[in-house]
Formats: sequence, C-alpha cells, structure tokens
Amino acid sequence: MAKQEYIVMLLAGGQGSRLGPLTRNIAKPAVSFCGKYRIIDFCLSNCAKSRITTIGVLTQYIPFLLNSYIGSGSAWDLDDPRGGVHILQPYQGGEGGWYKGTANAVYHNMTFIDLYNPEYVLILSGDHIYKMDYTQMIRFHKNTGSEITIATITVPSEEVSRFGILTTDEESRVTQFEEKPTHSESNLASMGVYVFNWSVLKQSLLKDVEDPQSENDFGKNIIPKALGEGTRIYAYPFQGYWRDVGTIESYYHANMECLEREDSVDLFDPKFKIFSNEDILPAQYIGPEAMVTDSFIGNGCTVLGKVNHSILAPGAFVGADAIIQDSIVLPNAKIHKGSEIRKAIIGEDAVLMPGCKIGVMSPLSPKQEGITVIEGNQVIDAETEFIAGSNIYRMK
Ligand code: ADQ
Ligand code: ADP
Repeated sequence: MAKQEYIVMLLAGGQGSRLGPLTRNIAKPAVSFCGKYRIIDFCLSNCAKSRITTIGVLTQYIPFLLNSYIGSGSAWDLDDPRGGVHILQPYQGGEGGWYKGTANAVYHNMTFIDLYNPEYVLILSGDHIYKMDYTQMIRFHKNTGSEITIATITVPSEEVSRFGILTTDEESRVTQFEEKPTHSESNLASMGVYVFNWSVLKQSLLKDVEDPQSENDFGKNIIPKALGEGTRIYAYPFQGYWRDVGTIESYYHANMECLEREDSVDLFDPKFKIFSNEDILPAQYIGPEAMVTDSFIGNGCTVLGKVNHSILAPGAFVGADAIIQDSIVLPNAKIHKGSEIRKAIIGEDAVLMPGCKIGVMSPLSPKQEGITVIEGNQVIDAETEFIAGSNIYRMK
C-alpha cells in the first residue's frame, strides 16, 4: 500500500439514542436529510471536495442500510485507486473486537491505518451537517506545529452541555477542555473533527486501552489526557454553518434551516456540491388538486393534498385532502387521505391510514409546541390523534 500523507477515519458507529424513534432501525448517519440526502452525505462530500484519497468508515450499530448506501464510495467520487472508501466493521483476531467508545473504534483499526503509514489522521463524525474543506485545517495543523488540532465553533451558551468546550490562549493553543460541562464561561465548542499526528494518536490509543477506567472516547478520555500531558493542541476556528444533528430538536431545526436557505448549508452552490446515493426514482408527481408551497419535495413523491413549509423525502405519498405543515416526511412514508400533520417527523416507511391528526393542534403557536415523531415502519390506524403534548412521542 502506498504511503499517504493523511487518511480519514470516519466515526459512524454510534447508536444515536437521542434521535430516539428515528434510529431504532437505522444508524444515525443513514437517517434521511432534507428530502434528498442521508446525513453522512455531508461529510463524504466534504472529503470529495478536500480530495481525500483514503477513508475508513467505522460502523457498528445496525449498519446494513448505511453500508450498502456507502458502497464503494463512487457516488461521492471517492473510489480512489490509491485507497478509496473502506467500511470497517468490528472483527475478531489481532486488535479486533466490539467498538467501545469512539477512540476504541479507531484503536481496533490501527492495522488499517498502518497500511497507509500516514503522517496525519483526520477523525470525522458521520452525523454533522456542514461544508468544510479539510485541507485548510490540515494546513493550519502543520503551520502551528500542532500535534492535535480540534475544529471549533462558537455555540449558544445554553447548548454547552452537548459539546466538548475549550478555552484557548491568544495563539489558539488549547489551555482547557471539558467534555459536556453543565455550564461554562466559554462557548467555544469542539466539532468532534480532529487532526492528529499519527504517532501521537497511536501512543494515546495504546495507553488509553490499558486504562480500565477509561470509556475509550475522544472527548471524555483522549483529549483531556493529552492536554494534561502537555501535548500541543490547537483550536482551528471554523467559519460557517455547522450543526450536530444528534437530537430530535437539532435534526428538525437543521432541516427547517435548509428551507429558510439563508443561514444554512448552501445546497445550491455548483462549486461545492453535496452528493448523494439516492435510489433512481421517477420525477415527483403533483396532482391536480394539490398545493405545494415553501417545501422540498424529493424524487418519486406523489402529492395529492396540501404541503407547506415541509420536506418530503424520496418516495413519500400525501393523499387527497391531507395537510402537511412544518413537517418532515421521511423516505417512502405514506400519509393517506384527509390526514393532518403539523410540526412532526414521520419515520421511513411509516403508514398513516386516512384521517389521522398528528402534531400541534392546540391553540399554542407551533413555536411553543414540541415536535411529534412517528417511528419508522409503523402502521397508524385511521383517525388516530396524536396531539403534541410532550416533546417526543415514541410508539411502543
Ligand atoms: P458526541 O456527539 O456526543 O460528542 P458521539 O455521539 O459519541 O459524540 O460520537 C461521535 C461520532 O462517533 C458519531 O458519528 C457516532 O456515530 C460515532 N460513534 C460513536 N460511538 C462509536 C463507536 N463505538 N464506534 C464507531 N463510531 C462511533 C463528540 C465529542 C464532543 C464534540 C461533539 C461534537 O466528544 O467533544 O463537541 O462530538 O458533535
Ligand atoms: P408514554 O409515552 O410516556 O408511555 P403516553 O403515550 O400516555 O405515555 O403520553 C405521554 C405524554 O405524551 C402525554 O402528555 C401525551 O399527551 C403526550 N403525547 C401523546 N401522544 C403524543 C404525540 N404523538 N406527540 C407528542 N406528545 C404526545
């Protein structure tokens, strides 16, 4: 195998339990996004834009759809003969075994990394919505003489508990790091995107795996330990839109921000395209009585009713006199006639029989109400009413 200056290890194996009903049967990076994509498309398209030649994708949790979706990587133009895309599943023998935390997933695949003998390893997460040219971050890593570089972005103070939070000196060198603090003076968050010198990463992984107390996680263990040992860690200031879509609320809002177009990822820029590997489907069909406004409608959809400020993923069906408002309908979900869906997410392949009422129906404004979620693959009986009362409703 030819030596590569850097390779990517893409973490895509977490359960994503906070996405609840959406990840019951499907890995988080494979969840549909914005009527055309799956979440992992963003980071694979970033890799293509950054001319990355070699990517190891670490999958573990219900990986079937994700693995077949990624395939050879050709949809993102990543099937490079020098390396290409490799799905790395847990295996037995050598350093093999189930992936405990994120760092443990990389530990189990050190032999894979050694095949390419890289200077640097770029660690990415498969569940972020953003556009980034990683070559700029690698250049920053080299220029600062950093051993570990963490991509960072400022987040609203009330969200610090979802992220690794850092403090830096005036040279951007990291002086403090705390994983998911309850509150913090700083609101500079780790994006979970790292560049490591391979020699430094390897030593950290080998040491960490010996520690029985460790959860073998980058944010909880590897970064704090390295900082404590005086490793040169720098914060790369990312400019642009970035969302971790790890919760129902953040997933819903990131989809809706795409509709608003302005403060979101630019899906329309021909110089930086987001590629996807969606099925070949016919064009969308909008029926004679239908009304569609302010919405993304995927290929293969049939709309007979009304859709406003909503996203229909490929193959969705909206029957006559149905109303879809402020909602996300995931691939192949069927909403039969006369049903009303407001501020809800309808899971993949779910079927709503006629006359269902799902989501906000109370006098409160939609902004005050929670998001109603129907799990994928469910058949909801005719005339069922799920009124948004709590944040998330989980079938069963
Ligand atoms: P979290 O987002 O909580 O925090 P986590 O969800 O554990 O990190 O995992 C990140 C990525 O790794 C996800 O794409 C997930 O699918 C994958 N993953 C998780 N466990 C895995 C395993 N065992 N094997 C393979 N892949 C796995 C992290 C950092 C924070 C940072 C946020 C930014 O710890 O410091 O702020 O990301 O989103
Ligand atoms: P649980 O889900 O905890 O077993 P319930 O199904 O009775 O219990 O609902 C708990 C709360 O969720 C109630 O306040 C109920 O009004 C509300 N709820 C029920 N269905 C939905 C829905 N589809 N979306 C949002 N909230 C709902």
